[in-house]
Amino acid sequence: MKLCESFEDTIAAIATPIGAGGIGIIKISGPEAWAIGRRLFDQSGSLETIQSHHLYHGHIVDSKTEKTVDEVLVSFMHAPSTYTREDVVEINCHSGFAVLDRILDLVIRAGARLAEPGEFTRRAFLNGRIDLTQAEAVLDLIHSKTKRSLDLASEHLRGGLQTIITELRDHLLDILAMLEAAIDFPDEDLEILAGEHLAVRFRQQVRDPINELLEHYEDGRILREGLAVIIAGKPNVGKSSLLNKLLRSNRALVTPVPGTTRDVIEESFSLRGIPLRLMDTAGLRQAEELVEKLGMEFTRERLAQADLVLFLLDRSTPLAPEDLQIYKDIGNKPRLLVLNKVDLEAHPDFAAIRDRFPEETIVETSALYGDGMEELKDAVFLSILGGRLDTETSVVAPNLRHKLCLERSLEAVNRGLELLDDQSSTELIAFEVQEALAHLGEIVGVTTTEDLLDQIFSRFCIGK
Ligand SMILES: Nc1nc2c(ncn2[C@@H]2O[C@H](COP(=O)(O)OP(=O)(O)OP(=O)(O)O)[C@@H](O)[C@H]2O)c(=O)[nH]1
Ligand SMILES: [Mg+2]
Repeated sequence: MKLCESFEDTIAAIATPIGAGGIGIIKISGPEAWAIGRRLFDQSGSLETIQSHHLYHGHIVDSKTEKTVDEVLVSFMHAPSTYTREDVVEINCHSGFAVLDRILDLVIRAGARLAEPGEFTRRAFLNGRIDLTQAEAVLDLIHSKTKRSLDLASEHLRGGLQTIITELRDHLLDILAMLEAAIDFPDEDLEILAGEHLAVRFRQQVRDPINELLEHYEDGRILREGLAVIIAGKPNVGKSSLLNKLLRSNRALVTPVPGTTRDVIEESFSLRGIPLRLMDTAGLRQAEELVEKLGMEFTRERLAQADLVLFLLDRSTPLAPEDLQIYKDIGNKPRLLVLNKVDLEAHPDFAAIRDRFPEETIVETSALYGDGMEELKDAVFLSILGGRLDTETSVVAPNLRHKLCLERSLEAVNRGLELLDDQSSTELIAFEVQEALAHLGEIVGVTTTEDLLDQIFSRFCIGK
């Protein structure tokens, strides 16, 4: 798709999830949107002239058969106060696959074409209503599973990151203007360039804020993707029971038979608004049977990727060689030692457990009765997040794409600073400033490529 093509054709898509439901919405955007809407819409009381941003009651009628397809509410919205900044029509009909499909078909036959994934949001970007960070935030918002993830997405959608990047760019543009003045008027006494002043601005207004943003990358990763927390331990220690207790649902099979869980069971879980991907795994032991062996391979793969391991031990049975082997496998991954089945009498092996593992945080639970769950959640929260993310203040945190751009920008800034230190030529310094500017520009979409836009918007669903 070319950048300017979007202004000529009218696009349409079903904007709500397909399925039986109260309301389904078909969205039309582009120069023909109103004409198409009017052609299909038989307005009740039809004497009213249609005004922008008003909702009208009526029916969608198939002009060929003159049959009514559905009773609807339609909003007609004139550019530029719309999602795409184009003329937009939204048909609110009943939500059912056949109804939505039929109306969409009529819309297409009336002159629209089917929208590509993310094309409405892409138009909002191309028409200058939002920048790229806001477009990405739309996607984050839709996928937010917890309150804190939602806070992050909303902050970015409000333009939180955009504002910071724009400020950084403004500072760089000022610096560039000074450098260019020095290039154009080499004889003038531009003492500003004498070094110190410029270097201080470079550091305080550009380098330090970029570093600060980069420090929040990990927070963003956690809030967007969720932390991988894996429950590991030998068979029968109560891993599946613990998963069920934390989720408050019987998600995983629990039986007294060791080796019950064969696959990795993954569920989303909100820990005080922080998204976790909680995983129950096959118990690890020497096994001969093929299915169990495969299950254990999965467990080991996931262990390697985990952000935190809940290493479960059954406190009512002797500490076994398998337990110690698993402890070794966990290596130096962040972990918590969870002593389960504390409702049963403790085995003597556990009398001096804290002396045996003096470095570990130990939590005692009964996954059967639910004891220790709050303590466990506290410990998880503390161990993975420490002091971070524990305030309610909203955050601005770069995603991976932003991070890479920030890093490249920072490299250019640092090279600029070195050149300044070495009293190198002003042209060379100006070149690095331009580099830094270009990479920051990529974040918000000032400088962008078709490939980048395709990459970002292809992750959207059709209709967004
Ligand atoms: N008394 C007591 N029994 C428990 C507790 N947690 C789990 N159990 C029991 O221990 C048995 C095994 O529990 P599971 O949750 O299936 O254990 P698992 O670690 O998932 O086992 P595998 O999937 O075979 O690796 C079941 O009979 C549970 O009811 C607990 O805290 N106290
Ligand atoms: Mg299990």
